[in-house]
Amino acid sequence: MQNIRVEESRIAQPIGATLDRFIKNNQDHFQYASGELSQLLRDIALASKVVNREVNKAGLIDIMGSLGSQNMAGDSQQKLDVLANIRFTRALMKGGEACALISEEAESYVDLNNEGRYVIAIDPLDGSSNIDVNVSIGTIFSIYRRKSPVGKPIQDIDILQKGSEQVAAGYILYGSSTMLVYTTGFGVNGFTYEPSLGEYFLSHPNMRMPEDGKIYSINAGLANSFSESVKQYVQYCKDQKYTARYIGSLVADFHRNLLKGGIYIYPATAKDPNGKLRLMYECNALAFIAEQAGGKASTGHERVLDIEPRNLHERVPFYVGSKKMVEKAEQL
Ligand code: FBP
Repeated sequence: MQNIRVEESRIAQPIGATLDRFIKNNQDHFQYASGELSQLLRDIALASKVVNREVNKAGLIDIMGSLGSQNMAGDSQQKLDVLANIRFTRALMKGGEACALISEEAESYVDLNNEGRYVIAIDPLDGSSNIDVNVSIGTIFSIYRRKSPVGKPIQDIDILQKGSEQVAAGYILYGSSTMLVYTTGFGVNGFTYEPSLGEYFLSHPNMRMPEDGKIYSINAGLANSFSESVKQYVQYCKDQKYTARYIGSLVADFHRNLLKGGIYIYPATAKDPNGKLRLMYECNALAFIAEQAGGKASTGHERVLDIEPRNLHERVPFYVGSKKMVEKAEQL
């Protein structure tokens, strides 16, 4: 029997570390390392596995379509929106590490009534208008440390924190494969979900966003209501023979640009003078990841992570992607 050096054997393709092991191995990076943030990331990962299962069989069970209700932004709530919100809220409640939850699906924050030290902002299912047409969708999350003493009532200082105060952020992409990508301020790592093992495995270590790119993502259908500077930038992209790619699902468009280089823009428009996307649970997390991967995130005028939030559901214009491309868009 030929001795095979197990660790070098190519017969059994080596797979990456599990998310659990990676979190454990990298826990000491984190200044408040006491296992709570690690447990919180695990709770979010667990809920995402349940949501992934529901999303994957959406066509087979009565979970497609609208619930007939609207969220506080007036968007029609998809059944899966509400389901995902329930799954993440339950997982965070049971986990006990989060004391408050800000969600796109809830008007005010949810007080989770526990001794948790963290505040979560989440878009449980982003791009939900794509669910029924089987296009990739995502979950976006931001994690902050509470500022008021544990055990005391939650205060605005706990809830309305700048993006630069995030201690962790990430997204789950429910696409051709399901991936969880996150940062705790020490680089960005991506994990691919292996459903038959029920585990996330490290597949994209230390992700870096190319400094420049040739892909631009913007809803050209809104061009008539773009400002002159946005029209100029779109024309510049065309003159440069860049490729236009717009899935209309933020997490999917962001993820592609993170891997290949590119820029995603949801600008201010006549209809949405502050843009469409929400600062607290869509933009801050992706801005943190973009910066940690060497990219940039701006409103066109200021760094997204420096914005002092005024309310839970405020919208901001969003320019995110390769550093040189965002800088060019800002210049114009
Ligand atoms: P939801 O959070 O309500 O899904 O809205 C966000 C979003 O769907 C993003 O995922 C996407 O990039 C954008 O809105 C698409 O908006 P539009 O259809 O106006 O281009």
